[in-house]
Amino acid sequence: PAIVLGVSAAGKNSASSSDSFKNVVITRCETYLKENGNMSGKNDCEIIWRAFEQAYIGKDPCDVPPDAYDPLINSVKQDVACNTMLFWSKTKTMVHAFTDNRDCLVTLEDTLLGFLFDELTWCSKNESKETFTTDCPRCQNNPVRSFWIRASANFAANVSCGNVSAMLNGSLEAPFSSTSVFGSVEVKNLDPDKVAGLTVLLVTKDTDTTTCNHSSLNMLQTTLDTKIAYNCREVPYSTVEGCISDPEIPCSDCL
Ligand code: CXR
Repeated sequence: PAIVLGVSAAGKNSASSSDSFKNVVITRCETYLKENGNMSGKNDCEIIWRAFEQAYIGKDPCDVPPDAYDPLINSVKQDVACNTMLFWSKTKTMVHAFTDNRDCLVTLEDTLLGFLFDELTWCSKNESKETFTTDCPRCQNNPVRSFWIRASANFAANVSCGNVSAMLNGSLEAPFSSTSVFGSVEVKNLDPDKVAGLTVLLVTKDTDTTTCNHSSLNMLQTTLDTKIAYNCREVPYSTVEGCISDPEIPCSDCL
């Protein structure tokens, strides 16, 4: 039998990038809600999608401020257990290799809001109804950057509670940067009425010279509200590696 490929005269049957981008987000949403059955009743993927797209569709891709995502933030309902929130800076790959197999620590990208848009790029144009996923500009108020700023502020201010952690990179000259999202948004948005302490987990290799005494970490402590207890612990990279390759090792033996 003849297999008919692509009936695409005038592009009629070829999906637009807008359609496939929406498909990715909706599929992620349904997958997440299926795996977290207790959340299904409170969240509607189509409502979340509409709250998301109103933030940037039809707008100049350099003029989407973080608060354009307020309706999106309000459309997602999720409770995260206190004491599990994990922030990161310059350690994303390692952090996710660790949290993907464990429930003891939860990053923004492990929550529904972050999971939906992790590693995606999106923007639109003035008067357009389309979503583009390539060639989006890298200006200040671009839709992707503004999304992570708004979502990170929410994770720090409204989700975080108890003792929270941050995994920082001990192989860098300066493990803390006040201009990173962690330094400029998350540390400043932690709510002292809900967050008792912040522990820096400084992941360090044998050959590294950076320690918890690094001056950039003193800066972090100064930036932090005085009511929030600051702690720092050096964690060997080999320990984290071992825990990534063996999910059976209890979290308490890893960090
Ligand atoms: O310190 P930053 O890390 O700038 O930001 C990391 C923190 C994390 O705790 C996380 O909660 O801010 C949040 N966050 C993301 N979840 C995220 N996902 C992708 C911040 N940025 C995120 N990205 C992209 O990675 C952003 O577009 C940003 C870059 C930040 O990486 P970096 O390691 O400097 O440009």
